[in-house]
Amino acid sequence: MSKKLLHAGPLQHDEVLVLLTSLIKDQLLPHTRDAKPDTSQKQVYYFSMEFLPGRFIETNLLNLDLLESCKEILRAHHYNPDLIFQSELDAALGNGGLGRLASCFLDSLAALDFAGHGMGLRYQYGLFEQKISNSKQVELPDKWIGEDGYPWEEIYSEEAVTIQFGGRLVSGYKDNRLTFDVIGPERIKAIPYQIPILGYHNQRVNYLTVWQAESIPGQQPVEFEAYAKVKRKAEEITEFLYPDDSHYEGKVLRLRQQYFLVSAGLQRILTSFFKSDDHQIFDLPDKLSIQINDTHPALIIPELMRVLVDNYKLGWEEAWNLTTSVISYTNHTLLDEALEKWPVFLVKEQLPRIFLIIEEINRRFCLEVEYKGLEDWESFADLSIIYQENIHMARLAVVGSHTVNGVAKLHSSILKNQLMKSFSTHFPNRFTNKTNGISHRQWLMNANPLLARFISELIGDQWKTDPQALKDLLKFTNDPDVLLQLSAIKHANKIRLVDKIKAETGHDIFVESLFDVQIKRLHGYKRQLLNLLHILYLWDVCHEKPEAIKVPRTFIFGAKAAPGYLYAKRIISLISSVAEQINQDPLAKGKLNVLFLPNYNVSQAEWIIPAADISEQISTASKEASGTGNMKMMMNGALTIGTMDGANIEMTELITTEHFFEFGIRAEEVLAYERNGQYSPREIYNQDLRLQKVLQRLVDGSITGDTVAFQDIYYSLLFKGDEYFLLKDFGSYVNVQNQVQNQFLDSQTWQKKCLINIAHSGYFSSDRTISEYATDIWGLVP
Ligand code: 9GP
Repeated sequence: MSKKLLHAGPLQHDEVLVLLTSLIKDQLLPHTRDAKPDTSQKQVYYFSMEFLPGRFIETNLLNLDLLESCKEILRAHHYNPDLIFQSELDAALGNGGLGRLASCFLDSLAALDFAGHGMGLRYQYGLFEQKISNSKQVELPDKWIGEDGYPWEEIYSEEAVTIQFGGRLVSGYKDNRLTFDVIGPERIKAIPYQIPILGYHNQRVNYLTVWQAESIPGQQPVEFEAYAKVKRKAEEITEFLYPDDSHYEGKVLRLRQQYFLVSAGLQRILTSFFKSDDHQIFDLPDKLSIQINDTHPALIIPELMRVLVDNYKLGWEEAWNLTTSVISYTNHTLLDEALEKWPVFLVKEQLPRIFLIIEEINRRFCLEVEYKGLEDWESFADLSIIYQENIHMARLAVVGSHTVNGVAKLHSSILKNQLMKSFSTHFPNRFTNKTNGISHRQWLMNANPLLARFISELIGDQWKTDPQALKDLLKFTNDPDVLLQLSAIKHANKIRLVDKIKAETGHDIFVESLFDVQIKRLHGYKRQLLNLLHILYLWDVCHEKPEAIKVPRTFIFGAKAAPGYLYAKRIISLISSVAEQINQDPLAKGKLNVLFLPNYNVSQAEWIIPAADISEQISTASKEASGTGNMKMMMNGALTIGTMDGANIEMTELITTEHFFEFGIRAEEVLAYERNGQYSPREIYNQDLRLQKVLQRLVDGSITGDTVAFQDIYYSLLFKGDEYFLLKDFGSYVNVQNQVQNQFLDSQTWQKKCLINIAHSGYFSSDRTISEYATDIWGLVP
């Protein structure tokens, strides 16, 4: 136990937390440290460059069935459990949806009693801490690991492995085989840290292993400066999380991070595999599955080939069959900017043997395609893994996997039928869909205890282990008492949020107002700017026809922009500046309130989501692969205003469009415009007076007093093509927002819609998603 606790007087919040954490750990970890892995079950390894677990204390207590009793004990000792839980560090080893999905998946794997583990990196600095200063985003380092380390992890130094980069490749011939040796590689130590992931009431303990890079002692040159350089070069591999989820820069460091993860992870998996005496290399596909989360870990394909061919001396075909039987790939985006390509020269220099293997994979694949009779030679431009001196990682991932899935129906269908059409023609059975999900334990049971308790009072506890049983709530859609109580719960959650915001920012919020929430990464396609244009429109209404604002609204934004994504940062400035003006405008008082909450993260989301009335899911159709914030807010009884994009479509299939505020052009139209280049924002502008007024605000000085301050945004919409079709959708967005306010006035009908949303949200539990992966991709027996 930490020495810090040895003092007189009552314990501080963080000290109680330390105590609780060590109690949980002491119960679990001694038994597992030296335990042989249970290999009776097939093992699944989820490789991801990002995990975004947030805080663990409540999740772990809930899973151990100790949460309620623990809260009671704390209260009996005059502690506020919320304050204690909040003193835990929020581990932010991810950027957004992709990393959070990975954490929900680990939660579900354990809850469903599968042996499913995560493999990631132990970045010293997680996603940056965001401050807003003079309406601008400022990024501060997020040193998430405390002085005493991270309380949930356990270091396994004795199980460190070595990773090799660079060196000179020398081929030879021995025992009738070609051999490859790398002379003089740079060698780096990878140290595993394990974080336990507990199953829900089932005693399962899985692990998230995160790797840290260190230089290897004894290898360094003697001179101090050279020594420091080598040390630094090794350690920088796990220093920073790339603060970017869709703009990938061709950074050497990122490539090194990716290879470091897959090489370390694979060594650990194989060591564990061979701990079982009866395991043979050919048993790999029966005993384990590897899922790669986006293309970031796709180097595991050539790495596994290297290990099988060079170390285990398998023939190419044998090795290839094993590799492709073990690995499967999830695609999370169609955005070209996020589809990774690595320059050939870089991979050759950093990973010479891996490059050779990728070349061979590509050579064989192209021959196979040609042999099948591909007449259209131009298609090689779409198919070749190596093309124009770049390695296309998504192509490598598709060729080297047995299954490729998208994350919502529309996304999977565009992936299969458009973006990767040549591949799906060649591999007709490889492409599939697995619509994303969220952990209902984390996002309903933990984040919204009032609602969770109420649901159990109405329909019992079955939904906790079978979330689709939430449908039983449909019995109550016409029960006025139930609807009233639902509204009271929302109100209580709104008060909780209002108090927290007041305490943290000093900002007053009118709790009776409609809470209109958009919380997600800041990106052009997510269209926070469209939301803002509507706010500017409402601002005009406050001045010109105030009686038209029948429902006061509080707009809540939370978003981080990648530090290098300047346009996204400009949007943050705009939102903050507009918020400042509106919030001090007497004519908008009591009608409009705009908040940009700094440093949006998982813990903040847990407060905001239960309090949301409206969930903004307004991406340009076809661009948001799935979205998961949409599911979280639906499960917490918010109504969605959204486009027919990502998982929104499946939401409307479940609840019907009557209980969803739909607007905007459809994916086909967007894709058609992108093909034919005939979209003219100017034409729309000329025809819409409301839009003209709103856009004028950007350049008439009414926001900051400066007419040029937001000219760039104005130009991007009117003269630079409006890439994300904001002007096209503005009219229908404003109209449907008007329906929102009219319907909000009828509280009972509104609550009925909320209840219908909650009742159908069980489909979006990640338990459903993981069951589908398990049966269809990993071949697991539940
Ligand atoms: O943009 C997608 C988001 O729509 C999806 O919900 C999430 C999880 O599947 O992945 C995001 N993609 C990325 O972060 C980058 O590929």
